Amino acid sequence: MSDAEFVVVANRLPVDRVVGVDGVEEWRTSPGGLVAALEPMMRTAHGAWVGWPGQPDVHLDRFEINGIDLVPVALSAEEVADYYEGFANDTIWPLYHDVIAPPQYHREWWDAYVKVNRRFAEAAASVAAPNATVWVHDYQLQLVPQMVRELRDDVTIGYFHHIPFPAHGLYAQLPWRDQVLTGLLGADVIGFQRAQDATYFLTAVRRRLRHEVKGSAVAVPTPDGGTRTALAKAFPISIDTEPYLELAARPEVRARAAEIRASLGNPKKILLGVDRLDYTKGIRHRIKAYGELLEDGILSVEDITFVQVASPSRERVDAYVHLRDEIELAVGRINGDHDTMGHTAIRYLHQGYPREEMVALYLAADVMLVTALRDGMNLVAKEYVATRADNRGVLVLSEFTGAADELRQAVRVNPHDIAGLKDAIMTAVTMTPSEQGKRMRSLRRRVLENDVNAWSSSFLRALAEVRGS
Ligand code: GDG
Repeated sequence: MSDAEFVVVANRLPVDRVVGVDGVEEWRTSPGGLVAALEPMMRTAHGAWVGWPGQPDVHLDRFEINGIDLVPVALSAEEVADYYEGFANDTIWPLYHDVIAPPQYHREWWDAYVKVNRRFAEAAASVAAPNATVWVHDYQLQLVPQMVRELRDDVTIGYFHHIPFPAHGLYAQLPWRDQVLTGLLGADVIGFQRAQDATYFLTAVRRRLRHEVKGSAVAVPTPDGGTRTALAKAFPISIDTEPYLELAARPEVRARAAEIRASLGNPKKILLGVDRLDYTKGIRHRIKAYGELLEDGILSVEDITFVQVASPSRERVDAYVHLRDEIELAVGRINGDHDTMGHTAIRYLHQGYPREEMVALYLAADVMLVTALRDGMNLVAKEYVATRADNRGVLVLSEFTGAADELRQAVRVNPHDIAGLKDAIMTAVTMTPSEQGKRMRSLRRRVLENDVNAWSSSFLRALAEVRGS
């Protein structure tokens, strides 16, 4: 059935398998900004979503859930290890995040990446209606745009890159650097989080492939000897603000925030970090700066508590196993040195929580610490801001996040500079309510205006313009 006017291609389907108490399995949509932004378009334009169900060796037919047409792509256990945990998460992820961890280059991982990308491209090509729009997402699928184009030259192809694109000096390490650029250039519009990412990509295209680049337009050679235009531009992603505003206003969520504060001993200030446990997020740097402030006697556990939610992530990749050990050692040391019977320095939670609980935590926190060493955007920063309807609270934000381009009224920080990070924490902890209000109002204006719907509309508008021309 090739009938979908709008096809989304992403590594994961927007559903999770849940097994009920009776042992019966069912699929439930996983809440997320991307799904929320694309759902209206999926319904009106007869959309389909191509992706992996999230478990190895699960072979499913196309099915529908809550009006979303799902096209599952099966992966074997070996493909999950080589394509997903290997090439995507242990080669591309560290390379594109400024080699914070050393990227691993293995030819068999690359072979699996090519093979799996082809499977996604074939699935997309087989469900797309004539002249459909195909929107490919993220670094796991960089070869899919060109592969779809080779199969279906009638469709319009968009690609959005959720993570950073590295400077050429780093990108050039990739043994398959030319193939990846060619893969991405199969798209008509290639979207990045920051203008800087688009610039790095265009530099790589000029230097490696020698294509002509004018502004954001690349002249891509076509098989007939001519050229076509591919556009590479920034489209900063955002959150679906609606559920955050709604949850933050709910009495039971507000009561839960007060309960969290009380259970921590009603400290004067609560600092909060919320991240997937990932080496890009700067969790260690944040903990070190906070530990030194306690050590220096500038902060005391009687007055302050730091809550760090580190949700489990990529637990089969070595770098993540080591990171967890390092963080837990650091947390244990600091708590051992500074805790009292009634107060804890760091409340560390290696757990995932429902969204209601996340919002209660955002409401309970006086200071939100986002200290990523490199981050495509960082949605946590935007979520915190969205929930602060009383215009109180302070966002400490790393300049190495995409969000820093937009959220200019945050307390900006270079997380590599531990002294600077300590100063930023103290600026946040001691900020007057009127200064907090001034900054938070401006931050909220930005997040509420540029939400995920504005993001998807502007990307799809750019795609439609290319198509029109
Ligand atoms: C990639 C890019 C870019 C986290 N723990 C829990 C939980 N979360 C939610 C947060 C937030 C999301 O996960 C994380 O999004 P981020 O943007 O912060 O980071 P990545 O996961 O690395 O995302 C990033 C993003 O793609 C979008 O383009 O911004 O730069 O790296 O929404 O709230 N949610 C719940 N429980 C948890 O324990 N419910």
